[in-house]
Amino acid sequence: SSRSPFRLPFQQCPRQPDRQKADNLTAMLSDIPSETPPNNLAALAEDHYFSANPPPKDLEKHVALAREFINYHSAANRRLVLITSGGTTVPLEKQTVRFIDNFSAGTRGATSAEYFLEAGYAVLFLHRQFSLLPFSRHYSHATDCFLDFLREGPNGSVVARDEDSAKMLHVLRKYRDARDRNMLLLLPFVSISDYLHELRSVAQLMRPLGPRGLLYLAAAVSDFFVPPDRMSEHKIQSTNAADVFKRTGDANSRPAAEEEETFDNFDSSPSVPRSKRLVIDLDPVPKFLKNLVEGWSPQGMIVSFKLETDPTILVHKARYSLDRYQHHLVIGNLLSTRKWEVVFVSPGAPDRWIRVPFRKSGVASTAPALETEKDEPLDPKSLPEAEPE
Ligand code: PAZ
Repeated sequence: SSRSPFRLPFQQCPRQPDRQKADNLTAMLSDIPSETPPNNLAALAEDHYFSANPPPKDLEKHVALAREFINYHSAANRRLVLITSGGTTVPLEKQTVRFIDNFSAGTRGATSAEYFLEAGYAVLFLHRQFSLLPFSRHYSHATDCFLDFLREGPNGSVVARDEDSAKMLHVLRKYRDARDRNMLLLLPFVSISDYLHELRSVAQLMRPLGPRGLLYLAAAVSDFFVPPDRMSEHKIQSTNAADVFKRTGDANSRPAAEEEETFDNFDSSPSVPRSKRLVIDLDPVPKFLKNLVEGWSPQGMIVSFKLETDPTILVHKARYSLDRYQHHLVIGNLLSTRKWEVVFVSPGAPDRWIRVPFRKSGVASTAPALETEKDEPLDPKSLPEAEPE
């Protein structure tokens, strides 16, 4: 029987130029002497990834904006932070209808941006399109809709409600100040490959800043992706109807019963025929933190975040990342407690837990001041339930 169109993007794609490139790389790698320094391998992996995965269509425009922004602040001898924020997507189709997403609302990144601005940094905010932004985050949340803060004023005007106007004015002034002094540049990304192309370009532009450049990597970055050579061009189909039509040219043809009911040996629970399932085969996204630290921005100060759900591995994973990539700080957080506590893991220093007191819903939504605690982690079970997102 004919195969389901489900499989096409992952198992039946004709050999494409990208695939050829991958094969060439495999052949090249097998010729590489085993004593090849790890740096050269990292450079090869980088070349391969960035040539096989096309850049976002706005990359050139974004690079021009970033260059101008960085040069402007460099000339003023100002410190500059690149904040990455929000989750990256993994498209399943080139003309993307379906994608896998990564958890992150952008709260950490958008809130941190306000604090960095307050501390005098210029902020380049590389964020997932439509995730939370500095300042507007106070009024774009589902529970903080900006319309709820407004009322009708005299002569058909719209004004802030009296009880909200002091806080709104405060946020508005900070926002205007950042905008008028050209202190904040917003650059959006969507997919994992958009993100990596943008990150690499901006990090390289930041090189002349030396240690005045800080990279604060709070985005939630996909670990697995569909390489372009295995990606379907069109929307993945959920029936064989399009296949049958293409084969017969007859819009009224129906798939034969056996085409719809294909069970095979791969099925561990054959209650649903394999032809009706979507089997997704993902490759690991190469780890580019080493390339970032050693090549893209070798003098920059680099802070990465580590998100886990299992409290028993968080510090271990954060320490592992720090040792492996030799950067300045890993901030670890757990999904369930990320709004109250984080752990700072840095070279040659004990782990340092930082926590904030719990705030009830409805209390001012500006970020609370941090309270530093001694080196003892909170027991997540002792924490109150997370507030709704
Ligand atoms: O954006 P948000 O406030 O909802 O979540 C922030 C976070 C948990 C994504 C961030 O703190 C983080 O840990 N980023 C790194 C995620 C990762 O390990 O890839």
